[in-house]
Amino acid sequence: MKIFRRLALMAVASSVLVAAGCAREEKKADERIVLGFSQIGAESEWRTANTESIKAAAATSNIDLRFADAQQKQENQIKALRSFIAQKVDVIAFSPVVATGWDTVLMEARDAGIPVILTDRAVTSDPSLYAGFLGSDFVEEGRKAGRWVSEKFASATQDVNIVELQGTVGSAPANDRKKGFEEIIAANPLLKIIRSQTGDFTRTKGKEAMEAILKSESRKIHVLYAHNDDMAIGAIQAIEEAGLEPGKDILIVSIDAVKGAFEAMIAGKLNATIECNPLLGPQLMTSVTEVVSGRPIAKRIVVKETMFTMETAKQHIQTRKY
Ligand code: GYE
Repeated sequence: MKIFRRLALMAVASSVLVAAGCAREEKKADERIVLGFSQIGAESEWRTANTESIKAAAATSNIDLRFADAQQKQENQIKALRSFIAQKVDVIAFSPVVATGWDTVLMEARDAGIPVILTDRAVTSDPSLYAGFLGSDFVEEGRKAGRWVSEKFASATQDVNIVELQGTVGSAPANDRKKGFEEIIAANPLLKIIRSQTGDFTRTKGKEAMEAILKSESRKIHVLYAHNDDMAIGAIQAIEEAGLEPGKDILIVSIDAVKGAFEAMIAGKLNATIECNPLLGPQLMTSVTEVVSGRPIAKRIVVKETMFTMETAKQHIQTRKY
């Protein structure tokens, strides 16, 4: 491993290392790989499953995981990344809360010769600043939700009023899920997003946002599109408290396909959920091992996903792992 590691470092940043006089200490073959991972937070069921997957996979892969929770704040993530650089970890991985603002810290990691792997969410930085990105195609997820709505209202003759609950402002999944959805519904001019507000991917804020919309909106709402299941579940409460029937008076489609969504579908309150797989741990540990061994990893590894509806929720819930 020592030799491969050396080669990898040389290929990536040897001149910088020499110039900076900070050549990394050699690692003994039997030493565990040290991985610094900066997680976004614990904002949703998806995130909890993602964290558990990463911790479990590290434990079974002989990887010494240093885990930091950023509580949904970019500044906390940047601090965590700098601390991993100072600790001279072997590899850094992180799930970036927002897409922009990472260039400086990524350059710092590069200059220290520490490879960085992105998981779950993308950044707008130059791809040369990271080894690879493992995550879902969020635009496609948005398209799937858009197709579901388009099919449901294919024979509509009047405006179909859609409320959108967006994820964290500036995050890759919020940007892309909006984009993919809008791209599909644009084909039918009757499908209209009449209100769009952020619920920051949490139940509490999803509920608050939906409450405010229901209070101030005089037009009939036909559809709720939530960028994740947790916000949809929060909104379902708000809809019930407003005396309406979620899943009937307002059709609801969201993204993630976590257990809570299956329960809501079985209860008839959520119509469909688009799968977004959080179980990235095993694949991440494989990539970490590859990178440390000096083998290049694919710049983009896309997770394969599907979708589920109320009609088949019961038959699938038993086999779901998150
Ligand atoms: O959909 C949401 C979570 O980045 C894919 O973040 C992830 C999203 C997921 O909080 O529930």
